[in-house]
Amino acid sequence: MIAIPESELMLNRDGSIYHLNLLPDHISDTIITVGDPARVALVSQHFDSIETQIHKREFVTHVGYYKGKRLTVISTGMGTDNIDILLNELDALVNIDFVTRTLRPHEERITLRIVRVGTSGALQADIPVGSHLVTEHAVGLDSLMQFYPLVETGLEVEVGAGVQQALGLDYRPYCVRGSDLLREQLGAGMIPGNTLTCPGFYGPQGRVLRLDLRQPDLISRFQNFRYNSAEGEFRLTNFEMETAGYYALGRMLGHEVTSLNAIVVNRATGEFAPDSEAVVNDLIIKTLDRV
Ligand code: R1P
Repeated sequence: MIAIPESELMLNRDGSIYHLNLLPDHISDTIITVGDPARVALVSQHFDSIETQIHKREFVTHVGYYKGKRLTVISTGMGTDNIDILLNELDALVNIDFVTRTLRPHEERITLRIVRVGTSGALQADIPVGSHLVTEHAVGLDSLMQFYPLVETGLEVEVGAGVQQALGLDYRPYCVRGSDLLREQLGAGMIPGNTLTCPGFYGPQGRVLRLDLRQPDLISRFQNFRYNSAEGEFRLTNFEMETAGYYALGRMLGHEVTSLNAIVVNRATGEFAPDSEAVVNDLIIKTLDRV
């Protein structure tokens, strides 16, 4: 097998992976990810013990034990471009031999369990601020999948094409269903939803401060999108900035991924949760107890 060149698998002098700054031994198979670096300590404060704390750029990592289970919590910053780095480097840590720089054989490969614990805005009036939502399908408006051969199901292709038409886009957004296993394990009692991943917070989520939008009715186009299939009616329930990237890369690399969303704002009713921190903290505790 040909070794992966130093320019592709970039390692630091101590042998750690370039951006995450981690060595293969550092991480556990179950990983909780958060956008905000300050949220890492909000998760690890519940650990019985912390064995490793490492950071580089927006990637802050704490590894420790929660009720006897070894867990890793990592911050990612915002956007699917960071998720490209996160998923590729996490996968490399477990599935590439850093000494020989070769992919481990199939029977030795590890399936990571990756759980995003993030904030999100509701698109529909019936999804209250303060609720927790688990993402079934994610639809990516970002360009990450222009660069990977993601294989989508017939339904996913049709949903993506429908969103393209509804928004009048020049490209077809990608659509990916996350891990059913993890969603069932972690999302019990949460609102099941379909999450739109946007490549920005203001214009791409229909917010106007000073700049006008190319499509002034963008939010209602998101809200009114429907796709009917044998599985029932598909609508977009909420939006954020990472989930579709996680689901697509997770599928291609063979990892189980789910996205749990603390709904802190509702764009249909105009509400912003006064206690958004409590909504996030409750989601953290729920996640730790179920993971
Ligand atoms: C925007 O405020 C950020 O919050 C959401 C979005 O996806 C974006 O990253 O998630 P996090 O709270 O996990 O960062």
